[in-house]
Amino acid sequence: MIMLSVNGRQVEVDHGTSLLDAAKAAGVHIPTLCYYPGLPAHAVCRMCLVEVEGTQNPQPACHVLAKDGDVVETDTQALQSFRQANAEWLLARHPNDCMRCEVNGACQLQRLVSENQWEERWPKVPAGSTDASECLSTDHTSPSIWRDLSKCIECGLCADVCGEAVQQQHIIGFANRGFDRRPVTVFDQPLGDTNCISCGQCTLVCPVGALIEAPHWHDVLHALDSGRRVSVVQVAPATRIAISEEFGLKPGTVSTGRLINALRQLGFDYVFDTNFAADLTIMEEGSELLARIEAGTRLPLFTSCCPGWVNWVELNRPDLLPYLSTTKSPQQMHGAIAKRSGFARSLGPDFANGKTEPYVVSVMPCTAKKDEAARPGMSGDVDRVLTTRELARMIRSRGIAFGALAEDGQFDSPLGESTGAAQIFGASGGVMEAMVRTVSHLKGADDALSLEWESLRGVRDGVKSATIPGVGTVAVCNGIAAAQRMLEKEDWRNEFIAIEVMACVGGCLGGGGEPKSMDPDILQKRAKAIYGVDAKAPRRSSYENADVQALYASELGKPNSPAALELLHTHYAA
Ligand code: HC0
Ligand code: SF4
Repeated sequence: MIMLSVNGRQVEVDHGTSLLDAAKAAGVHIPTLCYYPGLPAHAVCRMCLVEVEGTQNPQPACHVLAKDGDVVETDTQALQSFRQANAEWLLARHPNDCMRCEVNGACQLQRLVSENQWEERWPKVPAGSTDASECLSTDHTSPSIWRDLSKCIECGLCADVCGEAVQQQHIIGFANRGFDRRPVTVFDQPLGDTNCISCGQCTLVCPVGALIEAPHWHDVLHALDSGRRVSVVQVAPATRIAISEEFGLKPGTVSTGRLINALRQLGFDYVFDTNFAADLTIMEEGSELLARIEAGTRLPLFTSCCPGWVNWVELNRPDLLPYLSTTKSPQQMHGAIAKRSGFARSLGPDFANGKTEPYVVSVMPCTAKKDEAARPGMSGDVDRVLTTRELARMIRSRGIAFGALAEDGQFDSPLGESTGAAQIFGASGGVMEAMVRTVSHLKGADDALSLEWESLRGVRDGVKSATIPGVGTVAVCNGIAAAQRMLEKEDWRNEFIAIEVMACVGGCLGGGGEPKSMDPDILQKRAKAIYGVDAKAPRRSSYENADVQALYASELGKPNSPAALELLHTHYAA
């Protein structure tokens, strides 16, 4: 351990701790813009400069390691002026539209300026000048991600997260030097023309509004206000936990009831649970796996409920398409059932008269779900997809005090019934664990012994695996980079019978549409909450979902029947 002083406070930290983390341990906040926990520190924004006794120039606290005996000052007059000058430089090139910006209230530059009451001293570059920013346009070509380079502060976090540090997609990098330095896509193409998989991790780390999810929430508010169509909303497993953070509740707080009440206050006619369809997905995908095992073909089966992963296969490894499960994701299954099943028509006159098609909205922790909903072959079953962050904006915009809402909200039935297996879909390994529970049951294993699969859990490991007696070994790739590494070797073809891939580390609870968080343990906190909900659930395996059973009895017959294949399965394109 080493001892140092920060603003006169003594603190003891481990060797290898940055000055930024040492200050945090001492209870001192140092402003940052280009820093993000877990990503490389480039020290380009210079906001975290501190004075260290004995060194001539200010040091970037994110980058410099604490040493025994350091005496650090973080808030001298000289440092304040330095930060102010840096902020002014950024503001001089930044558009003046904060009030209408999609990240208004969640922008780190805005927060810094407002906390410090810095003013713009330098005039803005006039429109029409030959300045480099003139050619920085907005890019709305991707169905999931919008770019606005005029807002970029060149922190480099998008390039880091998309590149070597996390996703290893390398869609965004930096071009030029000095004043002209800017993030560009491969060959400077519009994002929609690149191999971007829409994972949205770049939107999660962007400290400003340069990279955001393609917003759907304005459309949804208009549709709700017009009241022309019966409105249906479904909520993903990860959203009900992470949305708590948007409203200042402790990370890991389960807000299912509050969220349902907020959605009703927003005006949705029916509030359903994506988890119902997750149980249905397991029935279809588990049966598909058993059929492939019996036939000895197209093994291992790859899960296909993560659209970032499906995009990656289509764009990079079309040879793997036959291995993807044809089962639709829960989001798309839910939309198909709500819009096109006789089961939904039994919900009431709004559905039965068939005059107006229901308006189906999903709330997802994911940006790629937006382009999944728009895929050919999905029949427009989901009209709009909101990220967790967008829903929070909607709730705020309608003056709903989320934290004060009652926790007693209940999903509408029957498309709201679910088991613990569906809830764990939100965590890396959860889809596979859910499938193992049902497949083991179908193979006659003792249910009590095959409920919890610890070796498939965990939000930081790369590839996880478990062997199911009488069935085979299954694997989980936690993040697209882990999948790429696994695919580089050929062992996966013989080693596993089924492989779950989630493009985001941590699974959906680390999705690109989740609340932005600087808490390095945030994934663990969200995962703990997810597994807690499962542990307390009265039914924990998908085959026990009574409403799913009723759907098969009344309409679909059995899993993978012709009716089920028509409504609940899809195909992929190379
Ligand atoms: Fe997920 Fe899903 S678990 S992808 O991460 O399969 O987005 O939360 O809603 O569709 O259920 C996301 C989360 C879902 C779907 C489910 C799956
Ligand atoms: Fe890269 Fe994902 Fe962002 Fe696309 S959405 S640019 S793949 S981080």
